[in-house]
Amino acid sequence: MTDGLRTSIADGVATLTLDRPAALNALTIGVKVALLDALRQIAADRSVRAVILTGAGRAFCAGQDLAERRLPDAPPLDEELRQRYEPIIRAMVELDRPIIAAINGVAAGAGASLALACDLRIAAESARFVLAFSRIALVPDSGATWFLPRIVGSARAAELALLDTSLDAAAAERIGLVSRVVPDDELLPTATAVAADLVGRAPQAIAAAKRLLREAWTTDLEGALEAERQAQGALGATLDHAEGVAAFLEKRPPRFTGS
Ligand code: T3D
Repeated sequence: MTDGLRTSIADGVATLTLDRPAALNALTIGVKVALLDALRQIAADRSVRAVILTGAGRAFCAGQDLAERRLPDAPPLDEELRQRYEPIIRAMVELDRPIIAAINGVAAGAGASLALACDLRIAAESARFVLAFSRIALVPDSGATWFLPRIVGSARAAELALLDTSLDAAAAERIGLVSRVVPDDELLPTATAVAADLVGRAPQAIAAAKRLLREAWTTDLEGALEAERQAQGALGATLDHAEGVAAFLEKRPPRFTGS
């Protein structure tokens, strides 16, 4: 436990729990520092094959802690974004293992941005999304203007960003903002099962798929075909590929080693 963030690692899965429930897990400088530090430690720990990001209590994350923002020594917003929010978003996207957002309650402001930066989003029935930026006269940040139209399309993104529409979990699933909605008490078991599934897969292939899916957002078809070909060339030479093919032909589960 470090300053509003709990980290646990078990069976190849790191679970990061934002843990300031009284403030709906709003992000203080301490939480942001701890989150970036945890992501960097995970990046260096090859035993971790999947990450779950979730929140304690009734919220996923209410974004920037607005009480801290009013302190006299609060840094200017652009400086805070540069120093603390953007490195977190980059660390999430660049991590060569998948991150699952287990969205247990409201995700607002930069809390929604954190969910958007994850590779998979699973919501509890009581989850909801609200960008909340425009009601405090700000623009969506921490990557939200980049992720949102790519995930839900520009029309939905404009509704969410300009009108600050609040989405419940069912609506979020309808527009593709989350891929599954489960009863509240099944959220962590479901996220853990999805993470365990990922842990059993070939890590190099999962890392390459994560990277290619992200790169596809900024490349053309020729670029995507080329990137796929290069990745496939490298993956085709791995022992894990040989093991996957052998396991299929021998009608047994594969045992991937990451080599
Ligand atoms: O550095 C920078 O500022 C740049 C980066 C900016 C990134 C951002 O994230 S800007 C957006 C910041 N977030 C918000 O504006 C959201 C503020 N919160 C809300 O709009 C609502 O709380 C929610 C829609 C998230 C949930 O509403 P509700 O009715 O379920 O809960 P509530 O009663 O409003 O909140 C419960 C408690 O959490 C309450 O404290 P209290 O009265 O019980 O002592 C409330 O003050 C606290 N809380 C909620 N959000 C924040 C917060 N405290 C500090 N900061 C918050 N963001």
